[in-house]
Amino acid sequence: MTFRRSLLTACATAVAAMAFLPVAAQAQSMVLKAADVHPAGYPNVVAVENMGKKLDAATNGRLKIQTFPGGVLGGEKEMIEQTQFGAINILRTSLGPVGTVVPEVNVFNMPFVFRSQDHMRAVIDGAIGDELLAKISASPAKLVAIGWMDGGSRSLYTKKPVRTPADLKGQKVRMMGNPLFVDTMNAMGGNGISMGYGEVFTALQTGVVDGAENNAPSFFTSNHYSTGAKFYTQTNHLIIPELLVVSKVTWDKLSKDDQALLKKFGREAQLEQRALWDKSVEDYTAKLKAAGVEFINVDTKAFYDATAPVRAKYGANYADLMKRIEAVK
Ligand code: GTR
Repeated sequence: MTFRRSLLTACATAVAAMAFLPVAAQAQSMVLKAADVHPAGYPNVVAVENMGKKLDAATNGRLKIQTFPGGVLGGEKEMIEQTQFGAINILRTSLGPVGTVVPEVNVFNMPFVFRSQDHMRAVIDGAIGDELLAKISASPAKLVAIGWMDGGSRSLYTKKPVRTPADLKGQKVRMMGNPLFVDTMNAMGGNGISMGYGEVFTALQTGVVDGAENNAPSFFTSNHYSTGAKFYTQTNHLIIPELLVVSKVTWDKLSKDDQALLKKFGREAQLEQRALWDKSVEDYTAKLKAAGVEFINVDTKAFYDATAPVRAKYGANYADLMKRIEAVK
C-alpha cells in the first residue's frame, strides 16, 4: 500500500469511527430548561439559578440553565412526564409524585416515617440517601437523580380548626398526586382529594376542598392562607425530601465530563438550598402569623397512630429499609 493510500484508508477509518461515536462523546452546547412549581425567589428556584451560573462559567457558556418557575410548564405530574420525554431537561420536584413512577421512593413518602427534619436530613445525607438517588437513576423512569432538596415538614391547613383526627371528619383535604397521600388523609380522618398544586388556590376559594397541607414557605407563597384556610394544625405528618432530576434523554446526550459537572453543581445546589430553606421557614412562619394564620399545636400521636395502616401497606415490601431509616440517629 502506498503512503497516500494508507493515509486515505486511515482517514476513512477515522471518519467511519467518528460516525459511530455516541452523541455523548461530543461537547454539546445547550440551554437546559429547568422547571419548578414554585415562584422566582423561592429557595429551590434560587439554588437552581445559581447552579446555572456555575455551569455557564465552567463551560464558557456552552451549557446554560434557563429556569421556568411558577408552574408555567405544568403541574408536577405533567412536568415529571415532560422530563421523562426530555421536553424539560432539569426538574426540581417533590418526591411525592415521583413515587408513582419509582414506587420504591414511597418509603420516604410515608406519614411519620421520619422522626424530625433532622432525622430526614441525616438519612438523605447518608448512605440510604445515596442509594435512593442511584435507584431512581437506575429505574426505568428515565430520570437521573442528581441531588436532594429540603421540603420541610407538612402540616394541615383548614377553614375550621382541627385538633384531633375526629375534627377532620367530612373535610375534603387536597393532597399531592399519589394514592399514598389520599390514603394518608383518609387514615387521618378526612377525605383526601388529589390535585395539582396550581389548582389548589381556586379549589380552596370555591369550596371544592376545605383544606390542604404543606410547609410554611409553600403555604405562604401559594397564597392559600388568603382563602379562609387560616387554621394551621401542626401535624407535621409528612417530611418529604425534594429532588433534583435531569431527564435521561438529556443526560445521554452529555459527555461524561458534563454529566460530572451537573452532578457536582447539583450537590452544591442541595447545600445552598438547605441554608436558604431554614431562613425561609423562619421568614414565612412570621409572615403567616402576621397575616392572621392561627398555628395550632397538637399531640401528633393520635395522627401517628391513625396512619399506622398506611405505613404497613406501603412499607410492606421495604421492611429492611424502614428499619435502617429508623436506626439512623
Ligand atoms: C411543596 C413542594 C412542591 C409541591 C407542592 C405540592 O411543598 O415543594 O414541590 O409538591 O408542595 O403540594 O404540590
